[in-house]
Amino acid sequence: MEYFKCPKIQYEGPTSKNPFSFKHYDENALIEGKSMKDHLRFAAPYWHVMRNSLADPFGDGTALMPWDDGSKSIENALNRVDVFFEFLEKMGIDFYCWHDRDIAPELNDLSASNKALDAVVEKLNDKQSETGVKLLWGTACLFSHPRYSQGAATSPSADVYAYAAAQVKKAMECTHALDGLGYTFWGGREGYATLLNTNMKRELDHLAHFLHMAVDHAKKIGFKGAFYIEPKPREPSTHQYDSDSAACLNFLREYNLIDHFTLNIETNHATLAGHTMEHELTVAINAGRLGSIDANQGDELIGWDTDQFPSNIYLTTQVMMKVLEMGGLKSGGLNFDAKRRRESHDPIDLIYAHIGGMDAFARGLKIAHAIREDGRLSKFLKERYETFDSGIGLDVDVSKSTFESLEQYAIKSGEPILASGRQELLENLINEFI
Ligand code: XUL
Ligand code: CO
Repeated sequence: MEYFKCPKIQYEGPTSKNPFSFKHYDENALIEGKSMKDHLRFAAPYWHVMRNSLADPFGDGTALMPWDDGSKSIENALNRVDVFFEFLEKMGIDFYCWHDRDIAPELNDLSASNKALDAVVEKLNDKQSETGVKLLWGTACLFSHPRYSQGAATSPSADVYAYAAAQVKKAMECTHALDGLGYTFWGGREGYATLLNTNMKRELDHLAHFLHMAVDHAKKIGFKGAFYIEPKPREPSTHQYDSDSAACLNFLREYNLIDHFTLNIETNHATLAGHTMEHELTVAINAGRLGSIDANQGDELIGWDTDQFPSNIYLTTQVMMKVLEMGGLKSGGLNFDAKRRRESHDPIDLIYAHIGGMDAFARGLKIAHAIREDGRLSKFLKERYETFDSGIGLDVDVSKSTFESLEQYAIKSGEPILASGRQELLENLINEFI
């Protein structure tokens, strides 16, 4: 059965009017010596593509999924795998991501759920070998089931904590069985609603031990993939512990986990945290800790995690400037953690949505490269700090100065003359390329 009524999407260039074509994403085109495909490493999330019914807090799902019988049967789960791979093949997307409960149903007990997972993983393995598609990362859903309503690795209940550990153990093993390149922790319920009932210190200690157990288990089973933590400030928890890049890095350092984890940064999470994506990426990169990206965007008018497809070229340009600056993503990729609007209910809307996201990023990549090649922006940035390249500034740069030496210098030199920051000039410069 063919469910996506379109040909395989091909690059036709910016003048094409064919909605089933890429205008900018030319997978083999070389930029800075690397193909667009290798720069962008696009991934599709199983949860949005196959499982998101497009329900919202005010209404039921609208998505038409003619392949899905709505049951929790393993057969239904196995059928979805074929549809998902039809989608990946048509899009030319080489990576994907999942939660355990997206790919297989949660059944009456853990052993039954694990058996269902094994059946689907076996099929995913076959499909991967057939197509060359790779698993970018796997994860366990530790936030949907009511047992996790008060947290998973930060639950006040040791029984829930144990259940969560068992679930992560299995999800890691499935990721490993599929040669997954990474494993993600997003702590949807790892936070609190009120401190009246919360021992924050105890919960954080438990979370750290949980992550150490994951690191130990990876060693035990020979899983060499990357571990990612995905920051988000709120929703569903009022206060989430992994609220932004800085909070995650602090937590990882405090609990001696920093060598084992990098961050998976998501645009809509950055903006919910009151930051720009550029800020969050920069904080992670400065610490050498940017691992992967959940590529989406939020709605400026709605204060939720609306998980929209990235269409903003300024945004994709900023992201790709950061990615190029750090020398490219290694094990990570650009995972479209994005869903269609509730009104876009047809299967074919999934195709349009991903074409848009991929083209927006391809354009961002081309523009970022052009800005780098032009060199004026980096020259300005370098020159802005040139007083630190010699003399008293260099002493500061190499931590040689003291308060006394700086005081002497300040008394001798008088009132500093400050150069303009030229924000508007630089904004004009960026717009030359967009
Ligand atoms: C939730 C979110 C998740 C994670 C994986 O906001 O982004 O889908 O990416 O659990
Ligand atoms: Co995400």
